Amino acid sequence: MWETDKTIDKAAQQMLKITAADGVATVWDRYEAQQPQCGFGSLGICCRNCLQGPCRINPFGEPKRGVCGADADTIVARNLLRSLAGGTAAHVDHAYEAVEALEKIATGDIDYVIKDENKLIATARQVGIETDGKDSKGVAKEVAQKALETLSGHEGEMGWLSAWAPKERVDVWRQLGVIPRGADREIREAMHQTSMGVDADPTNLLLAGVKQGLVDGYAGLKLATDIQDIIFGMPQPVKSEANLGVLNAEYVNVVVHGHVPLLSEKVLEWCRKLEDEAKAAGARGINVAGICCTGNEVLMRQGVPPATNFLGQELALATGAVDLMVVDVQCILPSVTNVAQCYHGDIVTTMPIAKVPGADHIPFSLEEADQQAEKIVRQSIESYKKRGSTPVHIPDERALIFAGFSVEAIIGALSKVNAEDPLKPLVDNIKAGNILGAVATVGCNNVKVKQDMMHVELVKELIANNVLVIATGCSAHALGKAGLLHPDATNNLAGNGLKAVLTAVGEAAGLGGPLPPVLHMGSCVDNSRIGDLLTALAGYMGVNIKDLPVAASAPEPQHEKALSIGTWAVALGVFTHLGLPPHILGSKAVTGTLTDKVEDLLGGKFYVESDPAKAAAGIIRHIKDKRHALGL
Ligand code: BF8
Ligand code: SF4
Repeated sequence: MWETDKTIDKAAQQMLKITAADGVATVWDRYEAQQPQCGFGSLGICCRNCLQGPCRINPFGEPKRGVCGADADTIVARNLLRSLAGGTAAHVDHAYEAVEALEKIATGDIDYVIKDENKLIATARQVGIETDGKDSKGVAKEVAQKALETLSGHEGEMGWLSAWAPKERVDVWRQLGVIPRGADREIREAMHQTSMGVDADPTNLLLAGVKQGLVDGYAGLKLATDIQDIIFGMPQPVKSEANLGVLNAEYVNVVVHGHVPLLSEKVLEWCRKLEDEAKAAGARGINVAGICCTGNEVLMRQGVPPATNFLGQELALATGAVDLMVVDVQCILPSVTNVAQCYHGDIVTTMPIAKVPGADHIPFSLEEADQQAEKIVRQSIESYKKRGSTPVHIPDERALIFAGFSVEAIIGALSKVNAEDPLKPLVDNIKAGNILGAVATVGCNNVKVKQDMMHVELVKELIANNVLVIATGCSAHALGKAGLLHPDATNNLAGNGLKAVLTAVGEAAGLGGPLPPVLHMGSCVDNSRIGDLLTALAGYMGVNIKDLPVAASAPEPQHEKALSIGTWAVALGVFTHLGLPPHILGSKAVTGTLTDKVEDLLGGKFYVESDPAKAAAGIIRHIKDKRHALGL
């Protein structure tokens, strides 16, 4: 039963037996081969930022300083800031792709359209653009221009942040001197600040880290979500299914993997258009499934079923049923080509910065998106024809899920209970204690944790204690596979107070039963929706975000992006749980600041706990403290 030590996902367990029998290495095997992992790296006390190194600090004795004189505190803080800049750069580059598309839509160069005019107008007004008497392309052009200033402005306060952040927060950040200018300038500055012989002051480096968190939140997450909603439409509740059982041996199976919906939306469109060609090739049609966050994007807006999350990507290929996996950027294991070679299926990379040896590269551009998507889908049909006698093992595991809970969709459901004052039922129930509080579970899988276990165990405990959960990213995948994105979980697992509220809202919204106890809000950039919800809730209750009975949790974080999102959450004033420590434990000063002292400055802090029951207890204790402070 070794496979149950690696994952709680039954489909993944079945597939691991197959890869083991076939002698195909997966992420778990490579993790084992890496043991023991470097202690210096784990503690964050190695530095290779200049050619006099690499240097490492001995946590138990000498040496205490690197060749240049940097000590453990400096090295840990510097490494952390570089990681934060890495995660932030990924989100900001993603946002840029969307902004570039909006700009080109406005000038009429590309085959994308504006699907949500209301969001366009609302966004324009919020960032100070006069919309009266202008057509939507004119407004889109100005919105793109403002967005570009947020990305590349060299002075002043970042526009997207000023437009959306609560005033109280802006004042706090301004006092600390952490309000960013344009995103590119700040990311560049972090790289400069951490280079040899520049900043040695851990506090100054950590404040620069907070600034990266704000760049991530506003120029990455928020900007990407706003523009993607404008182009692809606002998510509304959808039903779908999750897990590898969504693959179907009788269909051409196309998997979209990565993050930016500009590619996956087009691929989906062409899968629908070329259905007849797939039938002519002997398939029953084309089946599209998603992995990671682009999977979340097309689930939220199109109901495309998610096949698996980060740790399951190789296992999807091991089914032998994936005819083509098309990827863009982020969280793509370089091993996917090896696994596909051992089983079946083409791996297609599409972005100039994300190529994988052994994959086919079909460069994706906004101008030729249709031709390229058509080519990719045609290749998947050809690949299907070559499937031949490849054994196909699709685990019969799939869970019904509901997704698509944008803030607008949640307010829509609540307005069925109180059309005049939609937030009132939610806030009244929080005040009355039927809902104890709310927790956002976000982020990744990490091979160091049994896949999905932390997400699922933590959330079960929270909902049993009447905590409403909202989820994004690979956390939402994990919870979906475990049945927690379905109303049955409300009936079977939620505490009585939470169950009563979700049932009342679900019935008023015409679902004929409760809402799920976990509301799927989308991809990792959609964490901005959580920020919007917190801002709205705090505004409605007349308190600050840091005073709300809420928390965030990344139960199984792996990516630098998870760290930058978490830093943004802490900057907003949110108590943020991590199921694994970042590589900072080599500095007591840095660890102490992030898990304790920072609370006095920002109202939020990090809380690290890897046992799900203890983590739930810690989060609930925090929520109760906040309720108490509010007199609830
Ligand atoms: O942006 S949750 S493993 S897929 S990094 Fe990656 Fe982490 Fe998954 Fe999405 Ni987010
Ligand atoms: Fe060593 Fe300092 Fe160079 Fe880092 S910057 S490698 S600590 S000499």
